[in-house]
Amino acid sequence: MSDSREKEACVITGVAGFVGSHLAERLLSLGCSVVGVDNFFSGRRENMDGFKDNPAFSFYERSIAEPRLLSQLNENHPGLSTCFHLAAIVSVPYSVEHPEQTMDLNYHSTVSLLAEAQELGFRKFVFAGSAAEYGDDERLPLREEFASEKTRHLSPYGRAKFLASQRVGASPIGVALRFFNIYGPRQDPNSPYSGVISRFSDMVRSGRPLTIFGDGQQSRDFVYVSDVVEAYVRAAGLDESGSPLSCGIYNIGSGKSTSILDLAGLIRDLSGCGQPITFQPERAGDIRHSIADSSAFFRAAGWTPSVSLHAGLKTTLKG
Ligand code: UD2
Repeated sequence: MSDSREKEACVITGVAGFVGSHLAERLLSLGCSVVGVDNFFSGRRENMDGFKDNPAFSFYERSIAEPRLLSQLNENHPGLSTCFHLAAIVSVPYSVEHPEQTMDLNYHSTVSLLAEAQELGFRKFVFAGSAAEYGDDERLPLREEFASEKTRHLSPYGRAKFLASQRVGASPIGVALRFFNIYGPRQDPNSPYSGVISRFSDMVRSGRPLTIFGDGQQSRDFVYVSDVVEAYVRAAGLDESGSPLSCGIYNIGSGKSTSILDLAGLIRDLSGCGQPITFQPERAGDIRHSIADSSAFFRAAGWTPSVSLHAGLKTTLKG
């Protein structure tokens, strides 16, 4: 590993979240130091169990809405150089009920953090965007330029993520990664809007029927959490090549489409469970199909997903 990576000092907002905690583990294993921030709005303390005692890790129970947050962290940890900004309101239905709070946190706080990072001389600011930025666009696979001012966003979550990605992608230090459906161990299954794979895994474990909303022919692009973490590492130029990535906005998905019915079948086969599949009414506001064209990130960073759905599901089901 190069010296520069050993010395890289990173901030992760949302470090106690599903993806944030996986990212922290990986950065620490690369020899980076990590300053993690979370206010446990949706993150969970136990997600940090694997690394909370690592001497290269420091944790702050703080909100990203606090003014001058990065400056204060930088006073305690001089030399911070990369910010991975994952903290956000992550629930789409919550965002519909709380549009102003969502705009404040997911957009305005992102813009403030980005400005502060630039002021402090950070090298990179990597932002967690979302497939929700494409609204109900039916031109598939989805390409980065399809999301625009004309997009009909289906939620304040999608709108705020879109506006924030635009600002981040236009900054000289910014990279916005638009993630499709991320899954893997530690994803919280406990709400009706939790990721479908975390819910199906939980249903299998507790012996309940797998519940499909609608006819199950709707499809998604599922990307495994370690591939997502690799995308973050490359976006920050912390991979083997260490080559700096152009700023901008990039899709991160597997490029493969899986129907929810096929997914349920695959999970049943892999787990060997005999649970029935039941059908419930379609979920309001659901999009029908979603699939990413991630070729721009492949060209820019050499990233391709390496974990098949089959392999990723096996690990997730064990978790
Ligand atoms: C994903 C994101 C969401 C937002 C959105 C933008 C996740 C967890 N959520 O929502 O944050 O970015 O994309 O488009 O990544 N389903 C079932 N049974 C269940 C649960 C879900 O049939 O028990 C269906 C659900 O109706 C949907 C599909 O599975 O058609 C995927 O649902 P999801 O909540 O995992 O993800 P999605 O794409 O709605």
